Amino acid sequence: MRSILLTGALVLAVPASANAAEQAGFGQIDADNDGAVTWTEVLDRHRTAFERMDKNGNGTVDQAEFAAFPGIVAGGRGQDQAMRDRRFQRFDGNGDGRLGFDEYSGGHRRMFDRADANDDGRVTRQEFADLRQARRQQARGQ
Ligand SMILES: [Ca+2]
Ligand SMILES: [Ca+2]
Ligand SMILES: [Ca+2]
Repeated sequence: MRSILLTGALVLAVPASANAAEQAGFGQIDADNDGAVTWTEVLDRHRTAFERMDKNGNGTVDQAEFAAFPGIVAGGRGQDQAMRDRRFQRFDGNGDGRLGFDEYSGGHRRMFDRADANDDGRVTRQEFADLRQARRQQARGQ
């Protein structure tokens, strides 16, 4: 894991891997450090991630580009290829095998809304932790 993180950091000059996201986690997304993230903060990050994933710069992310980037995208470490594929398919609303930024950000918007348990447009550290916890339980339960 560490080596992936370091490699990513060298290539991108910014820590951008899933591991970095996990480790720095919430604090890194919370740009103004007020203990909650807004969709605007998240969207900013997703745009950066999307542009990085789009290796050939054609404005869409295909499955190979997606799979090559176990980043913030995946929302978690330890995901295998099958899980990433499923996630890709969930994002790919029109099923053309490519993600436009609208599809990509739309998918994350749904996750954001799910995380925002009290619907105030902000995901707090606690809400974020609760969601992760729920996901872990879900993963175990299946
Ligand atoms: Ca591309
Ligand atoms: Ca698509
Ligand atoms: Ca909230």
